[in-house]
Amino acid sequence: MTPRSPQQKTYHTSNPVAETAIDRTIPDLPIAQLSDEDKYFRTHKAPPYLPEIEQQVNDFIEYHASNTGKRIVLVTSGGTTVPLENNTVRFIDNFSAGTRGATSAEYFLENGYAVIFLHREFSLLPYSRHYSHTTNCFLDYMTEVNNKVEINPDFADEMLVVLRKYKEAKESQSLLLLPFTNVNQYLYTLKLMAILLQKIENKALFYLAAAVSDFFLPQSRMPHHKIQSQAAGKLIIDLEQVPKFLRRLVDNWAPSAMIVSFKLETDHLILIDKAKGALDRYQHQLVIGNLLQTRKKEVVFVHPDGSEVWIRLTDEQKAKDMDIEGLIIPAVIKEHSQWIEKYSK
Ligand code: PAZ
Repeated sequence: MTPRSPQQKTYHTSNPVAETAIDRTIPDLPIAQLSDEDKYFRTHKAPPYLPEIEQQVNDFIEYHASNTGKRIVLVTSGGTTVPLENNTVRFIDNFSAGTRGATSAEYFLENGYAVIFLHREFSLLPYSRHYSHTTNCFLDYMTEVNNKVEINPDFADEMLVVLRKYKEAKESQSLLLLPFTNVNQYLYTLKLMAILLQKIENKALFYLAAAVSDFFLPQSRMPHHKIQSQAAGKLIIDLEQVPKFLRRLVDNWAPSAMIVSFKLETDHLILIDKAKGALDRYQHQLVIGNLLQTRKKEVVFVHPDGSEVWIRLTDEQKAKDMDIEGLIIPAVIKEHSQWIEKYSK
C-alpha cells in the first residue's frame, strides 16, 4: 500500500553506518572561529547515501522545471531521533507521527504542487496514512468472497477516491519520498534540498512540519557500542543545543524561496510570543503555531507584520472528520502565490 514507486530506491536511514567507527581525526573544536552551523557540518559526518539522493532530487527538479512547470514544496514530517550510541540501541525521540506532514502533502499534490516529502522513516506517508498506524489492521479493510480477497464494500468508495489521487500523484511523478531517522540525517538532507531548490527560486516552498530535536549528542562524544548498565550506574546525558539552522536556510541556502515553519507549544500563553520570536530571529515569511492538545483542530498563522490569523475547523467540519490541512494548505498556497508575484517583478 505504500506509495513508493517501483523505480524509487529505498534507503534505510534507521540502520547505523556500516563501519560504525567514529572518526577521531575530525576535531571537536575547529581551529577557526566558525558559526555554530558551520561548526556542526565540519564536525559531523554526512549520511553516506546523500550523493544518491542528490541525483534523485536533481532529476525531480529538472523534470518538473522542463515538463510540468509545477511549483515544488519541500514538506518535512515526523520526529528526528537523537542517538545515544553509534551502534544505536538507545535514542531520544518525540511524539510526532507525521500526520501533519503526510496530510499536508496530499493537499499540496491536489493543488498542483510537486512534493518532496522528507519524512521520518516508518512514519505516516501520504495516501497510505489512511490505512496504516491506525487502530485498525489493514486486513480489516479486506473481506473474503469465494476464496478470494476483496476490499470490504464498506470502505470501497472511500478507498477508490484515495487510490485515484495516489495513482495520479505517482503517474505524474509529483511525489518524491526521502527518509531520515536521526537529526544529523535531517539537517544534512535539508541543507542539500535547499541548495538544489535554488534552481527554481521563488517557486520553491519550504513547509517545515517536522518535529526536530532541539538537543543532540555530538558524534565526537558518542559511545561506539551500546552503553553498559553495569559500567554506567546512573546514566547522565549531557546534550548540546542543535544550532539554529533556520536563519541559515533563510539567508544562504534558500534565499528566494518562501519558508513556512511550525511552532509547537503545550502552553497556550506562550504560543504567539514564541511564534513572533521565531519570525524575529529567522526573518522568514510565516510561522504556523499549534498546541499539542488542539493541533488537529486549530492553528494560528503568525506573520512578520505581527498579524495573527486563527484557522479552525467548524463543528460541522469536525463531525465530518475533515482534515484541518484542507484549510491550512489553500491559505499557505495563497501566500506563496503572493510571494511569487512580489518577487517576479
Ligand atoms: O506529526 P504530528 O501530526 O503528530 O504533529 C505535527 C507537529 C505538531 C509536529 C507540527 O505541526 C509542528 O508543530 N511541527 C514543529 C514542531 C516544533 O519544532 O516546534
